[in-house]
Amino acid sequence: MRVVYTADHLLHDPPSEVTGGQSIPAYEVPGRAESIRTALDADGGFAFEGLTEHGAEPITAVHDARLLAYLERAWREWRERGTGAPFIMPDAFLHARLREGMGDVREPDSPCGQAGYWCFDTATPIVAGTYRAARSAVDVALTTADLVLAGERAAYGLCRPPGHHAARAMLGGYCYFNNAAIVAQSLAARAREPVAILDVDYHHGNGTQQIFYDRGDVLYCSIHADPARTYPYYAGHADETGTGAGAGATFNQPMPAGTTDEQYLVALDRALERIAGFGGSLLVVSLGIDTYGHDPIGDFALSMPVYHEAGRRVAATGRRLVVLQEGGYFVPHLGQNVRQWLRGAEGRPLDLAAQTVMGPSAASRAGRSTSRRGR
Ligand code: OKP
Ligand code: ZN
Repeated sequence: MRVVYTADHLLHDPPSEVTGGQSIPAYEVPGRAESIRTALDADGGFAFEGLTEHGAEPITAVHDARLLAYLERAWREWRERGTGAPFIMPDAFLHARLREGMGDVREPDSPCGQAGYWCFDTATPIVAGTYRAARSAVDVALTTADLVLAGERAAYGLCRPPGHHAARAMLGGYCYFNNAAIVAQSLAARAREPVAILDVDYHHGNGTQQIFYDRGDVLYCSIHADPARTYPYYAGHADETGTGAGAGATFNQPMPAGTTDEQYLVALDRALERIAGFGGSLLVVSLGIDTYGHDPIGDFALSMPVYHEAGRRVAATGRRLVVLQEGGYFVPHLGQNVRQWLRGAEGRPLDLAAQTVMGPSAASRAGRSTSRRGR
């Protein structure tokens, strides 16, 4: 399978995030993408290529042009006019209820005010290289889509930073531009056919859902942790099914803590059934691996082999696949999990032998979770 990768992601390396009132080391780190690159490279069955630039137009086709303009200038202004803080993070948010009954407010002039105007959480720092990395992640995604439009059955874009939390006019959740939504929009326009999105990240893709919520030509299906207990908290409930022309074109399956391989595959089959009933030949996959049993921020119990089976079932839809990386934070196994998914999608067998490269303790943990499930 062809894989699109750029080293530009290394430019986005924020030291920390604020989660649950605590300042902690960032989870969304460059080592994630390097874990994936290393595992796919060692496999020998993946051909790497660089990105081609696609410009700003595909971005502003789904995002507010002012969000793009903000990200382009934010670091420069923060450095020139800010306090010298090592990254941009809001200290106040433009919450809808703050201005209830008072109409819209204009974008503030101060760097902190702008940060809270454009960002919805405290987990999405902006550093010097963030804009370049985020623009390149979009180009990685669009280059992957180009490969599929040119005839590949499936291609994989190693996007970092991820994208599915970024809404039309908001960044957040480690996401700056919505790579998958930009690709889905571009595919719908270029192929002139409906496009389905399958989001299997542990977190609900609130941004992707919002961007297409009123669209009947883009189906959004997501399997994720119930927002009643998990970030992003305010979207992803089963009764969110779309509006207007998009009524029925959003399909959410919130899942309980401890979700097993078996429960997960039942939900996956439901999503694939929905996709089979929707027109078009293209499927964009938001591939998050934070559903893994060892993930530090997820609470599902998935094992490594189930990613292979998931990839196999998704490919069995017969659709052309544009697979884009989202989350996944257990770095030691991240690359192997992605590799198994992609091998499954290509019809190549599960290969757990390569786990030995991760060291004996990691391999035995993976082996235990495998045998526990009787595979
Ligand atoms: C990005 B992606 C949990 C806080 C969560 C942000 C998570 C963003 C996940 N206590 N903070 O969907 O993997
Ligand atoms: Zn996630």
